[in-house]
Amino acid sequence: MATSQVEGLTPEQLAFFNENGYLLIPDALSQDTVKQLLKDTDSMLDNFSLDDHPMTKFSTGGDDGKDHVGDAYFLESGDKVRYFFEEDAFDTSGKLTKPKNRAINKIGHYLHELSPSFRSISLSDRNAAIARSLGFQDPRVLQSMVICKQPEIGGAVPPHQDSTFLYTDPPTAVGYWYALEDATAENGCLSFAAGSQRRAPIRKRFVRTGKKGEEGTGFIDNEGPQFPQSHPGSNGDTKEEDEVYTMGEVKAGTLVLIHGNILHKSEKNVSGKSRFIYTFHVIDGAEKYDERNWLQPPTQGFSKLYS
Ligand SMILES: O=C(O)CCC(=O)C(=O)O
Repeated sequence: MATSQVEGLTPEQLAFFNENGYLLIPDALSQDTVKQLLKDTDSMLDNFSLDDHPMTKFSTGGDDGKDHVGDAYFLESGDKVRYFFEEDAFDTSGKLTKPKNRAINKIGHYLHELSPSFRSISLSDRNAAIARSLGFQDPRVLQSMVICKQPEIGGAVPPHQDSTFLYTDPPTAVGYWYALEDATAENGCLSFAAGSQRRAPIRKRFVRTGKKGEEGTGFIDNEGPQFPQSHPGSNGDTKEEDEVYTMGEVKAGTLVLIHGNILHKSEKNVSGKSRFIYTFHVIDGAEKYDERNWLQPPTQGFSKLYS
């Protein structure tokens, strides 16, 4: 993919990202592109079948993450398009309380290859140029999702660091997060502990557990490097609960870049408005991808952002 003529980040944008651990880039997608992506999302939500669906919910497992989603439907989703329900989309007897297109929390994790419209906005020259600016040697897109945060029942995402889930040695993950609808405090926009990527180590790792046929997921202590080589942390003594979060309200079409060490979160959506977004994550293929990670590469390897 030729990328030389496409601009990456400006020096000011890069300085902001390095200082704060996130960056908002308004109008990264045209409103026509946003409309097309929403149309394709609606079509996926209308057309997936409930007949053979295990009704897997997307659960982050509460404060300790003990019951994080981890069934076979989830673990085998790395090269498929699968549908995970909002936790609050069911009544106490387990019956759906919403139509299926208003009950899905997220669609994942291979839209960047299997959906032509999401592929073209993911594996683009512009995103390759951004990855170059961020210092990637061999950027690989390894997972993608539409997160719906449905009206009234949209699940909260507790504070976390993406490199916990997508660990390389040393950490290299960066999230590309596109608003497909306006994201506001009301419908559960992201918020960021600005600068925490410089002080918050990757202490835990989210891995596959159990033997064949009984696989699940869990958290283990990270015994490898806790900060990226290019971005060494100051110390590991800071307390995550003392972090102060800045709201990231954005308009549809905005791209948000998220450092793999930054603590970030989003609140529950109890408003009447959905908050659809598309996100994919990139790791550096030049570093060791850990074989215990929940997500393992498809036979052809993770998708190259540039060659
Ligand atoms: O969109 C959200 O609410 C959370 C997304 C997120 O935290 C992530 O992709 O790392």
